[in-house]
Amino acid sequence: MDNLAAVSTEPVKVTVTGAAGNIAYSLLWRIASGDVFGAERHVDLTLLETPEHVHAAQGVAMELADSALHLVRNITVTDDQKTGFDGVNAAFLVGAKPRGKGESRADMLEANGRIFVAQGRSINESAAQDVRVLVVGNPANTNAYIASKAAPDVPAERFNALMRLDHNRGLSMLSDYLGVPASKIDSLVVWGNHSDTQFPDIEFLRVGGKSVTEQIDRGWYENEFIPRVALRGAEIIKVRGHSSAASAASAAVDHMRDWVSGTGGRWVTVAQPSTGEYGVDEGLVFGFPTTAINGRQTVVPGLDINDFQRERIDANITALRAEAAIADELFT
Ligand code: NAX
Repeated sequence: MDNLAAVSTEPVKVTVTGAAGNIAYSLLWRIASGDVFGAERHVDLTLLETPEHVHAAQGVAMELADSALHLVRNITVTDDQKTGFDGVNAAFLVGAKPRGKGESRADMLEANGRIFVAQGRSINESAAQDVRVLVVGNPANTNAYIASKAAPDVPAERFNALMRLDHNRGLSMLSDYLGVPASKIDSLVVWGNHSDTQFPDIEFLRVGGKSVTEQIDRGWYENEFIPRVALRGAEIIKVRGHSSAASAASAAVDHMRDWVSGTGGRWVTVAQPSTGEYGVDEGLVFGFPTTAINGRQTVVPGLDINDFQRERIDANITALRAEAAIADELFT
């Protein structure tokens, strides 16, 4: 089964970790309604949680059952990783350990590292041959790097991290600025890490096939757009009182749907293991401009990168290199 979008009587097996959490509470319903794998495709859902929260995940499964969604064949709730990833075709790794009070990003990375080593190993042992893994839990890029490293038998390109939310945030702001629907805007990319070093780049931006970069005020771009996209998560927390949940789920749906069904030539941002593109160290999970066709993703090749872009891409390489160095210690 190479293309998950194909009409099939065989259900697609989907695992969502962090199933009792905020993002999953939106994501599960979108998957179960056919928004990822299509309105013709049945799904077997596995809700994976920690032993402390598996009971709450049972409650989520009860609500899913109460929704009587016709595409859902089976729902499994478990705190056992091996069961959780058994035969899985698509895994959304949402569950992660949040940063505690006084903890640095490095502390958070180490705590999460253990989770993602264990999950990578279980995926390596138990997943279906065509498994696709989307890491949402933060620090998402390096968690994906760790999970991939712990799963040597799964091709590295099957591990992605979510930067589509950053991409969608950028599209929405540009849509307001340019006065055109977001769906008409193409060739935005958010390079790098899902953190405040990320680089939302408008250098290649097009509307209706024509470059619109010249129409965008440079001051607005550098001083408002870039920092506002990068810090949008904090802005949401300040206003809503909770971190992004439905928009994160929506971005995860967009990401996996496009991975499976293709982007129709449009660019999306995918954080994926580098094979050396644009000077990014091989293996780092980096946000790149990406197209997808027939279930395969390709980094947009051959773009000219100017000094402004280079400096910001390099800052992300440096940050992710430092995270990878901490992560690598988990394997020694
Ligand atoms: P919640 O705290 O509401 O839920 C997380 C759930 O994960 C909890 O129920 C917890 O028990 C579970 N969990 C923890 N470790 C687990 C493990 N080893 N196996 C299974 N379940 C586990 O967080 P929520 O708001 O749902 O956010 C989840 C993650 O997404 C966080 O790490 C968050 O930082 C990250 N985000 C990533 C985004 C992105 O664009 N990549 C944006 C949104 C969000 O900030």
